Amino acid sequence: MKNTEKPITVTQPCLPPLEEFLPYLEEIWDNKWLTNNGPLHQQLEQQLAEYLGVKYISLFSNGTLALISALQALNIQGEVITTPFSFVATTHSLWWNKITPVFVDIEPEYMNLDPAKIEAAITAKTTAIMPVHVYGNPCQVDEIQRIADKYSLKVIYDAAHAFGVKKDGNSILNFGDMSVLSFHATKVFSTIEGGAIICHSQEMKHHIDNLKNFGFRGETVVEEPGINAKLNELQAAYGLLQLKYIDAFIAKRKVITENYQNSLKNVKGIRFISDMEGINHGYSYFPILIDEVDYGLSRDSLYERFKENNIFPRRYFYPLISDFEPYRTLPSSLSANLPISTMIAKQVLCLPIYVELSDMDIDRICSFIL
Ligand code: T4K
Repeated sequence: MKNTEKPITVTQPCLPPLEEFLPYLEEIWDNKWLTNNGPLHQQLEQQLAEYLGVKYISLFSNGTLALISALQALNIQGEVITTPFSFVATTHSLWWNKITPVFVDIEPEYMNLDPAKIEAAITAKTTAIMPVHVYGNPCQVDEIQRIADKYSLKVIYDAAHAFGVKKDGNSILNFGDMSVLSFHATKVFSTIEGGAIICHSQEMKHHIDNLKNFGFRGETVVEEPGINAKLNELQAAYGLLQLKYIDAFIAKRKVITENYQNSLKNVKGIRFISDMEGINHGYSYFPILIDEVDYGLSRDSLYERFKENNIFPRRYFYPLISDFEPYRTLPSSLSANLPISTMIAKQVLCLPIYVELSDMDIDRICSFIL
């Protein structure tokens, strides 16, 4: 019999009240400034810098173009060490810059790039490391920086999941040479589509701002082959409104996370990531790991069971990026090189998490696991 209960998807955007959006629309309609570093765009950059605790932020039309542009801004070439356990855009950004990705395995606890395995992958062609704070859990930033300094490598963090994350009170976005955020509709903070680069000098911000505007410096000078990756005023308005609610959003996601943790803590064969000490989390995802032998059911069987019951968790990040067609023939893509990533990709399931997910929804979800 077909399940008629309402579908629960892995995530759902939390839209601000429509009546609060209308005055922004009126403002935009009045001043007829729609894009190209408009007033709302400037406000959003300023407010985000304050909220996140970063100095220089440059908004982008999406996270992927921000990643591509960050690599351009730092003139990264040759080989870049990165993780296969991420959304495919991380590696695509390297490909679009004609950079060879070199996949290094992850560590099993937080599923981030394993610093202990980075040095063995460095060659004369290596110019940078691109780790991902996967699910918003910070990478081992000090250890990664130590290695980068030793070999004079740049570090660009894909921080698409790490909005609002702090380590000992300091934004995680302040580590490395640059960090990149995604503001996609499925993210904790959203501008519908959108993203940003966080950098550490005014000069670099100017450079990035020019890059995303065709490379123009002023009206008549084009200094480099830039791209069009600008965020428009309607999206900036949406972002300004989102920012008014962001603390409440994150607080709600924390409650959902704790509910899941309490419900699932005694289930044999199910593991989840506990909060890290000294970290303010953004609670962007709630991944669980299913040990088929101990749990008695495979991850894929559980996934199918959910789908039959109108619940749609996602297997982020399966398949590994290194298993996708464009990358599978790279020497570093061999599964023997990536044993932990290969194992985790078979076990992981991201449970639904979004602001309007109710306690009843969580009970319904957990009832299919318990
Ligand atoms: N780096 C990392 C580590 C990333 O995770 C991402 C993006 C990027 C870089 C690139 O950033 P962007 O260029 O995207 O800014 C989604 C997102 O599209 C993607 O942004 C995200 N990572 C990735 C992890 O997830 P899909 O293909 O799984 O999305 P989709 O359309 O299947 O949506 C998932 C669920 O969300 C749907 O089942 C229902 C719900 N949904 C989605 C949308 C778009 C809604 O309820 N409303 C909506 O408008 O990739």
